[in-house]
Amino acid sequence: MNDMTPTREQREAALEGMGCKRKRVEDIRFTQGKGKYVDDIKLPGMLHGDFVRSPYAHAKVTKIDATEALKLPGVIAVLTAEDLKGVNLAWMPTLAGDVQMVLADGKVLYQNQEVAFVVAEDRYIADDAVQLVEVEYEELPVLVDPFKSLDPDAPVLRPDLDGKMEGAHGPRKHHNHIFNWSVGEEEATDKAFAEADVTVKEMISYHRTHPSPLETCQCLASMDKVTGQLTVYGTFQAPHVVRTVASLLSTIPEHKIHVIAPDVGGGFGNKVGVYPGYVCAIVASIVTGLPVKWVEDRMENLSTTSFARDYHMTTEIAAKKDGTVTALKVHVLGDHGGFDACADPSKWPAGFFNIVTGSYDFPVAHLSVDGVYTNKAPGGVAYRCSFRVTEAAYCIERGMDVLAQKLGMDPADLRLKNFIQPEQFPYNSALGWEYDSGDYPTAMHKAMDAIDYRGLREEQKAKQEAFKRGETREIMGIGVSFFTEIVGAGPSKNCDILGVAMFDSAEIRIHPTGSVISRMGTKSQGQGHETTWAQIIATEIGIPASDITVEEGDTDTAPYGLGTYGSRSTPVAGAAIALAARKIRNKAQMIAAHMLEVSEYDLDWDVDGFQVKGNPERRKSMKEIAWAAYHAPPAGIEPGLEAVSYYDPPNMTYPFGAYFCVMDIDVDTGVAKTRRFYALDDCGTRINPMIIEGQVHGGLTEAFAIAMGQEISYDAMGNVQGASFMDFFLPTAVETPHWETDFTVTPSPHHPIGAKGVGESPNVGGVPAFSNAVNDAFGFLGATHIQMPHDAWRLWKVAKDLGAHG
Ligand code: MCN
Ligand code: CUM
Repeated sequence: MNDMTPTREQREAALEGMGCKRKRVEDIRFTQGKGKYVDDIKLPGMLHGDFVRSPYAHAKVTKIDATEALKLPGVIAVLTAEDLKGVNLAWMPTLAGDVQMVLADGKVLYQNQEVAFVVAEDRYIADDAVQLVEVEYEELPVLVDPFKSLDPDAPVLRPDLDGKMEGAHGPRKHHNHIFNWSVGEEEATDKAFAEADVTVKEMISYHRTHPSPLETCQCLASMDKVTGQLTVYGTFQAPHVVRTVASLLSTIPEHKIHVIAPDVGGGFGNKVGVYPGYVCAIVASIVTGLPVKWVEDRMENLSTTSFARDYHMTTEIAAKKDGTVTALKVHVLGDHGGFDACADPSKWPAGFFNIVTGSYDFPVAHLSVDGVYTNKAPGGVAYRCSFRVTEAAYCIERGMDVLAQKLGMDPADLRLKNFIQPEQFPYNSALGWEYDSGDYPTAMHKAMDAIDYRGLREEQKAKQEAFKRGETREIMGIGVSFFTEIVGAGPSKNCDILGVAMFDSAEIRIHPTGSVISRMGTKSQGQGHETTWAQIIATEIGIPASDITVEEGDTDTAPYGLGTYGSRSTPVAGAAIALAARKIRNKAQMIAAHMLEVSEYDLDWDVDGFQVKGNPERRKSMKEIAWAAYHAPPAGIEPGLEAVSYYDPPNMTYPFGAYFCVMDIDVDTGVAKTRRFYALDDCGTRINPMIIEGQVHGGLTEAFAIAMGQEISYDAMGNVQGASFMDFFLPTAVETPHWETDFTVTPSPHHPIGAKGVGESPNVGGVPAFSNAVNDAFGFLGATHIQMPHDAWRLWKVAKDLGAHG
């Protein structure tokens, strides 16, 4: 070896493979304003659509008159439900098995619901014309409170379901009832409660909020009447699913539909569903023969497309005197708004909420969920939620604190006592999941040591005494949260969308000179797939990540995949990528064997090529093999070097984490200051530690927002409050606390590279940490459970109600 030959370490470093803090390649264009989003795309003759929306939350629509609007120069068309009926699209199916109006058909069910679609030559004319469409409404009684939705005299929201007592998920027991879903052993659970030393019961609400990505929902539809080809550019998290759904709804053959998701400016689950805007833009393009663009404004985004949460969870835990939990019972009232448009896998009306036993070894449990209609916007599954795992984690993590308080036990000790132990994995939970791997005590102890948990408790005690003596007006809370997630939907045996199994895919093609183009069925919205997917390939086939292009989002080129949400990309597509790469490596091994004139079995893989066993000097790099694959393939071997993999995972992955929040609250102003926030995440094998840290920072910022103030609420008339950033709390760098991150690594045993998802973890674990800190602070003054969001005025009110203002 001469001095110029790179060492093994240098060759490995040059790959920038798995484990490397590789800089995000997409940021080169994003930070220079060179990203290409839907609204950057302008097609010749393009028209613009805008909606006439209902000012009422519940009303009959008795008349729509577009005469004046159509007189405005530049207005091309005004679509109403009547027009859509002609193409059988006045209503559309939802992912949850319900149907949803595309445009108001006789009535409206929530404020800002789409009533008519104006198409004009530019966006401003469209907006002016919207004001000229005359709509007559006849107000109906409004139902806002989900707890009143099943009252016998509650208003009928969905006359279209009149007499239909069988829903998509079994029998409906009332005209506003959508489904009941129950899991677990009710009798055994009741028995455990009857025999328990201690029980607690609390109604824990997770309020309504909204993912509000910076780029709102939007699309550009273009029907070419000559070729019959429909092209749709859109902010889609699942472009292939959009293509299939568009084909099923429109009866345009699927090969004639081309869906392209260009750069997406944040998704957070807001861009999974199919919205009226997409359908109207497509229909308008078919009608006019011209491209039609629809771009939501901020108010439309916050008030109509895919809200999050609105789960009301009556939580009961049974335990022994020593704190050992013996049973869990949860009843959820799920407020779904006017239509059930939850973006869950089809068989899961409440998503994966049945992960609610969390990180604890509950011998028995019972869960029952009732979904109901109210006069609010539809949605429910979005915002780093992992299909309702956010709600489940909040439920159990608040519940454990409530139990700790009743027992007079330290909340961290209560958790340590009840953890599923490392030797219990794979672990079958009482509500039916098989947890793949975990080491909870190690993570918890590492976290407690890192923040000096015992020391903080002593400090807190001293502060409480000082508060009682009147020496300070500040109280201190320590929020503990230990969450287990379930991500990677999913095994086809239990996860599908409208019958399409939730596999994912990768296609990797090596060029003769040894560089690579790869395409996946997922779609990054900011998660950095272009960076990390290349890292997996680099490690697996020994070609530097910088020589690998990653492309997603174009249905004409990418293999069919189910898209990016539920932190499924790494667990599912990540596995497909590794397996496709291994197919290539296997073929490369055959070629290398011929080149080196040895048997395949006499070769070892080493970093970036194959070497002869016991004679590492004799080697062929992947680059040399790629050239040979095209230009000198051995006899009997097809030329070329590429592979496709479709991966149906055997199980979900179960990332977990230990989060601690230390908070000081001024009882006279209600202002809460996060002194420290420590987040330890275990997502198995880590592909890019820097991207993981970025995901955790982003998710924690959202968790902070949700717990400490963000809210979409409604007044008694159904007027939506929080529909602009004036009212909806979007934290800036000023409010956002400093985040400390940490990790342990417990690989997934069934994933080819051992990786679990992480994108949603910080929101799942973060919200309970904040809320538990608030509750922990007020606990010594007598609070048992304080509902979120914990904004300053509400905390001031809590302090006042607890008598802290004297
Ligand atoms: N990663 C890693 N090692 C792991 C796990 C993940 O390096 N063991 C990396 C992945 O390679 C990927 C990123 O972390 O680049 C997130 O991966 P994963 O956890 O698989 O999640 P997804 O890619 O499926 O992203 C979805 C998830 C969801 S559901 C929401 S909601 C959310 C989130 O990602 N929306 C986001 N994070 C977001 N981040 C941004 N910037 N924008 C959004 O809209
Ligand atoms: Cu539930 S929000 Mo993400 O799954 O896109």
